[in-house]
Amino acid sequence: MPSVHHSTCALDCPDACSLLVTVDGGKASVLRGNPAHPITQGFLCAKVARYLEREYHPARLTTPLRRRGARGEARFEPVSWDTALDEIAARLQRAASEHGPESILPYSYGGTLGYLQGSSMDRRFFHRMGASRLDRTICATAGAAGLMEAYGARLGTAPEDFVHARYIIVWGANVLSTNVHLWPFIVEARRRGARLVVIDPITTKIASLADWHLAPYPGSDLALALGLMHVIFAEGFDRCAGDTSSLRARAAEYPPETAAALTGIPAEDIVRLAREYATTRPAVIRLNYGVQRSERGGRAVRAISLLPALTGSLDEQGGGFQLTTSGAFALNRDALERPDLGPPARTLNMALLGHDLTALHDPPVQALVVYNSNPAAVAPNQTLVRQGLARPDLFTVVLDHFLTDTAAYADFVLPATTFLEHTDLYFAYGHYYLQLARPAVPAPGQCKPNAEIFRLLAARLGFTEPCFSDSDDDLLRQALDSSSPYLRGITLERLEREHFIRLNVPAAPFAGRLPDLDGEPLAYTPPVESRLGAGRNPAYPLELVSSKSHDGLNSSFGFRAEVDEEMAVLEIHPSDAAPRSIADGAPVEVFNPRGAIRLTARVGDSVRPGVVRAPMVRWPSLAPGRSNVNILISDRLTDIGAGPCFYNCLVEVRACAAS
Ligand SMILES: Nc1nc2c(c(=O)[nH]1)N[C@H]1C(S)=C(S)[C@@H](COP(=O)(O)OP(=O)(O)OC[C@H]3O[C@@H](n4cnc5c(=O)[nH]c(N)nc54)[C@H](O)[C@@H]3O)O[C@H]1N2
Ligand SMILES: Nc1nc2c(c(=O)[nH]1)N[C@H]1C(S)=C(S)[C@@H](COP(=O)(O)OP(=O)(O)OC[C@H]3O[C@@H](n4cnc5c(=O)[nH]c(N)nc54)[C@H](O)[C@@H]3O)O[C@H]1N2
Ligand code: SF4
Ligand SMILES: [Mo]
Repeated sequence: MPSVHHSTCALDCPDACSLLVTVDGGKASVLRGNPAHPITQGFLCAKVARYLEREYHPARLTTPLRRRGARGEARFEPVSWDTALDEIAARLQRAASEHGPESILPYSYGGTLGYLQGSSMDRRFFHRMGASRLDRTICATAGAAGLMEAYGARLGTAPEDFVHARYIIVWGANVLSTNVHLWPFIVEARRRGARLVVIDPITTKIASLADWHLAPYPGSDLALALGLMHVIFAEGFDRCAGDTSSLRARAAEYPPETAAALTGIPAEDIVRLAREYATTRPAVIRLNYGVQRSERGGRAVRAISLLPALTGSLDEQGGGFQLTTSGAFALNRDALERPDLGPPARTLNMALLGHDLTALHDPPVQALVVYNSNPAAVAPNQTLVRQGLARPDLFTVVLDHFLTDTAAYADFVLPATTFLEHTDLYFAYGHYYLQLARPAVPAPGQCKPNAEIFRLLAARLGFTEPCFSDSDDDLLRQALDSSSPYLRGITLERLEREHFIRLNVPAAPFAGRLPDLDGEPLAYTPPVESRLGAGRNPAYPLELVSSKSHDGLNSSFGFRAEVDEEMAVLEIHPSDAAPRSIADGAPVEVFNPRGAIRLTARVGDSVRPGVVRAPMVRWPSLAPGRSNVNILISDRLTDIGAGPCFYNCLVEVRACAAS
């Protein structure tokens, strides 16, 4: 008899869907969106609707592997867990005794958004070792820093409240690909009369369905926000209770004509947008992370987040903005991660992995443990990252489901369980439901959960603190033991029964709050690698945006032929294609001084002239030249938050022979 199990999608996505898994004879046969979940509403995205193909893929890792070939060659032999763990423990110990524990670097990111498999035993283990700490900047820290500067908290308008909006600005958010469960709320708001405006250099699916699409130059949003503020102040729409004089002075430097020159958006459109936004209320802004992957991205988020405070929309249900909701999940991270277990240690920036692996001496990184991430595919400055991973004296361990490009460099590869196979507790960054999921199916072969792997390693290293024997449920209870009012009344027992529980976050979570209105830090200069920037070079005139693909999720589905095909494309405007003799469907080379990749041209008006787009990120091992778009991306950092500037990248494109 088939049974139905509750689960949660663990992928790095704002929606954190509630799933129903039909299991028949120990095997999952159907995966559906839970109709009872107010955000999931019974449907899944195209990627995860087909997740069972990934779950049962023949290339899934099912046994520990030890490297036999050269680094990067991906030749391995199966070994037992005992052999793998003994040797890993010995090698970590050796690195610590020869070079100091800071020569060990954990590297993890968003493979799963679960607390247990993402930030529990692993953190305890590395803290206890005294390993270098990792600043997890690769996605969201610039925007988070912008919000912290403005409001001191990472909260936002709940998706449910979008139905109350009368004006919706989707600003650097690819909603129909990356946040599809917000769409029904936008549809309902429009049914009730709301207007939808999209601000994105690319004509995304949602941009093509909007009432109005504005396409700024990549990285110019801060100038646009200042232009809007200029009109809001000049035309008397400012309703803010605080002292706005500093902001007013800054905005005065960006009249619509100036903002137009900096953003490529006509001055009359800036004026119209400001008027409509300020006078149609409630007005909500859905920012996702597109704006902040840019050199001025942190401050751009800060400025955009101030707009509703100026107009008064911040205080209204259905007003305000949402970049993220994650700050409300105030679980007891210290209890879970135990930063107190070890000595203070240096912190290395994950966005600078190439540098971290090749340029540090005091001590050098001698051992790298990668889990929930695939830096050989996703990190900027791919050439340097590869150089680092290829170092003969670097000992590398990778925990994953597949033999990724990163795993190909490892000394040991350990097979990990998926979210259908282990217990975890999930936050969300696009809604306010906390969710618990238990295993729905058995793990194949010898796969183990990350938390269990680090428990076993801790035992091998002789860490006798009782916290290394904590069970999964012990960990969950410790995490839930929080004094935050948002979590009041939420227990493991309730989660077990209800599967998802809404945090106690009020509508309009920033209502009544006065943000930091200092205009001083908001001066705009164009990103170095942009058409107006100091690094512009006639040899590389095109601005490349490598934003999220529709059917992939970062590199996690890169092995799928259809996904690779989607990401093998370069979108280019006819006016840029024609002078380069590039025809639709023709092979092209995209290059800059950092490297070159080959893609297939898609000529059309999905991009504006001077901008090209390549959806991120292919598996390098499947691409011609064995590199993906990140070979073109610099490791320059954002203004605040020390994040990567993935979406500021100058390139040239030429037609080339078919590969
Ligand atoms: N299908 C799919 N879903 C995903 C992912 C995926 O890979 N595929 N990845 C997940 C992850 S890790 C994340 S962080 C989220 C991200 O979700 P989003 O932030 O929505 O995705 P991005 O593609 O990073 O950027 C959003 C939009 O910003 C635009 N953009 C780029 N530069 C600029 C700019 O300078 N100004 C403005 N206004 N817009 C700009 C891009 O063209 C893009 O359409 O999505 C998650 N969901
Ligand atoms: N050019 C360009 N580069 C980008 C971006 C961009 O927009 N453009 N976006 C950036 C952003 S926003 C992000 S978040 C990063 C994403 O970077 P990553 O977080 O590295 O994302 P993925 O590439 O999906 O890799 C996640 C890996 O974790 C594995 N995994 C999943 N679950 C588990 C588990 O339970 N245990 C273990 N051990 N492994 C697991 C998956 O199989 C996969 O190989 O990429 C960044 N890189
Ligand atoms: S929309 Fe996001 S959370 Fe929902 S199933 Fe797809 S990837 Fe998972
Ligand atoms: Mo991300």
